[in-house]
Amino acid sequence: MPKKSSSKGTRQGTANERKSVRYDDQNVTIGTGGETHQIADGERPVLTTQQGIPVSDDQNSLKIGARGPTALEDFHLREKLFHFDHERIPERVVHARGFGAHGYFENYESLSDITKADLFQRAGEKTPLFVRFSTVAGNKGSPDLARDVRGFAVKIYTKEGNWDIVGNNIPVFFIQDAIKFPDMVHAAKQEPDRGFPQAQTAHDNFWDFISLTPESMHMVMWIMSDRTIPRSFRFMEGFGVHTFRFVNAGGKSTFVKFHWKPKLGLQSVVWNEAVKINGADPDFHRRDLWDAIKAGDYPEWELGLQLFDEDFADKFDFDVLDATKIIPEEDVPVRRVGRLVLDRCVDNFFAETEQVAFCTQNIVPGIDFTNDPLLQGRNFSYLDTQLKRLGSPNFTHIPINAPKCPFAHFQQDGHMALVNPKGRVNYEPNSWDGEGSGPRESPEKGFTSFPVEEQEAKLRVRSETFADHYSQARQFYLSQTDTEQNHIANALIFELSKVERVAIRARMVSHLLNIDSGLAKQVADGLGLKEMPKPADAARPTREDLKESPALSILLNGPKSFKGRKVGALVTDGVDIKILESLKSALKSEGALLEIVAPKVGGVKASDGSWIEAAQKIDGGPSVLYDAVALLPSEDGAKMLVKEPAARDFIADAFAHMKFVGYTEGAVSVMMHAGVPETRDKGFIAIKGQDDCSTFVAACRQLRFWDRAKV
Ligand code: HDE
Repeated sequence: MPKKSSSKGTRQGTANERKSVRYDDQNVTIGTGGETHQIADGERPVLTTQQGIPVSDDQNSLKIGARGPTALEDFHLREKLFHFDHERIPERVVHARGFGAHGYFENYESLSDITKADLFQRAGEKTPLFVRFSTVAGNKGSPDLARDVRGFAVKIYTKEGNWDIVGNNIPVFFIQDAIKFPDMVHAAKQEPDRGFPQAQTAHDNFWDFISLTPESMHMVMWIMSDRTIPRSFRFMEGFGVHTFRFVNAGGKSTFVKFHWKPKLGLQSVVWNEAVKINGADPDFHRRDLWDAIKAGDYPEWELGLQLFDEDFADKFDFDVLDATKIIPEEDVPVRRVGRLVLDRCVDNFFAETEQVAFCTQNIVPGIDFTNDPLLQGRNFSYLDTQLKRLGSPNFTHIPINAPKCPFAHFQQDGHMALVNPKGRVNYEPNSWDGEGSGPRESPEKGFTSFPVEEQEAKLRVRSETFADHYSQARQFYLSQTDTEQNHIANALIFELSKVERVAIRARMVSHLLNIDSGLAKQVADGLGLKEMPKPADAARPTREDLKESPALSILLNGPKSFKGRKVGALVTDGVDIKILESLKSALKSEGALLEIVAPKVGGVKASDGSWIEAAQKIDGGPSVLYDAVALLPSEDGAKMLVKEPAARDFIADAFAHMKFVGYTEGAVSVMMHAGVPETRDKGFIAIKGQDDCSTFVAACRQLRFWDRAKV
């Protein structure tokens, strides 16, 4: 029998935790306090609608009788759903997945001899900035450890306006001309009919496009290297990619390439680890940055400049306007002129990280563009995409995008105009006097373009000076250590093995033949190609005389200490407290962290009866999340771990990923069950007493025991 509708009912599900938001002129203030602050009932603000109307019940909608229809009149319900339905804005077409933080740039020295840019004038001056790191191909919810280029976009709020260096963690790009960008991105992202694969270039469309685009070959070497699987945003380089100009007060121009050099050295993970991290912690990179900043361990990069003049540009083997080329650091050294420090997490992800709008056009007096055809296309594209994404030309009114210096103009109105001029005048020139008459242009202070002389025929062509596609690809490959060269070959084999059409695989190998025949052979073998293809037709033969550039290797530029890294300690009841304490203090003096992994997250009882809390239960804290591991179970605890698959995987993975392993005697039986050979290599460090902890931490500075892979 259906129940009869009645007006009887109770006010169910009323929450006693209430928070509210107050609009104070243009500043939004969150009304109630944090998690630990106790608020007396009388003090707690009343929940309201967006119009400020107090809400009596936020748990139940307005109904005709307790079981009857919902009334359309329920303006609170309708407003709440309306707002929720509009919470999303279009995600970025590329670089959708990102993570940002605030910080500052500090100048080491005055650069007034080379640029009049205000932020570079005074040694020691700090300028606020915001950085957003990102992956390129994946959607907003894709995992952090996708094999992909990382965006490294910096917005510097200078006293003469916002300067954006919208760079990547790789100094070259796939294409030379902006007109190819939509094709390149279409090919890299999900295939349009099926909507997959997500955040992966390991599919036919990508490699089809690439294998038909020889100019991408240098970039292919970089993306197949470990640069695309960084261990942390903190341990990767950044690059402005294009050649820009500095202009000094005397009007003299110097070409410049921008570099960001991480203070903690370079570090990447291995591919098998990346695949597993994506499952264990898809937010690995964002969590890492968030945790480091919250712990006061502020990541730093140094700004490096490669400075050169027209003479060098004319003599250089390649075109400085070609974004598929680098200038080796050995040819033009990188001059370190300041540091970027990230010292504050965002308060709100959407307001800051999602709404930040970078634009290569945002440039300040003293800095200028060059004719790099990729840069020229970008200068148009970014403003256009912001309008689509943020929905109004007033996106500069959003605090994260607004300049922090005074600004004044006559642009007005439009959607969501938050900063509105007062007074009668909204044009210039005007003949009004005094306050309401508005700003005026300033030939002295205003931005002026460097007066390059241009006079040539209008043509749809690519410069002949852009035609060498293989020489620097070869130089990059040969500059890598053996281990890194192997990783490049394995990455190519992995990606091309996911490509269904054999012709595409073969076409890629035909390009590799122009880079290095050994690499081509290794990849062809790995793919099981029946026949070696002919080398691809090359517009220019590959040069074999380019010197190796050690600056291009990650392993040759690793950290000198274990600072900023993390050890996962697998413990059980009965863990030797003295060893645990010494390991903790050895890591602390190194500037590294220890995280306890235990059978239960509640923790374990140590040898002295004290209670040790765990950060992770074993299956939630696999060894892929750590830079090195310490196996510290008691003899009894080890008997239990032997039966635990997650514990065996913890050890087997650390072994397979060439990590340093510190172990106490109790761990030996579990290691054997995890497949670690009885004769252990030098990456295994026995911890018998407290002193061995420092030996273990010292070994960890090498990050990986690569020799294990050679066995
Ligand atoms: Fe971008 N790129 N890009 N790009 N790019 C965007 O702007 C574009 C290129 C880079 O964290 C978009 O706001 C074109 C090179 C970063 O918000 C879009 C071309 C480099 C970010 C766009 C390029 C980059 C973007 C998408 C070829 C390295 C993320 C959303 C001419 C130097 C910024 C957005 C952030 C984002 C266009 C090539 C770096 C569509 C047309 C080369 C780090 O405007």
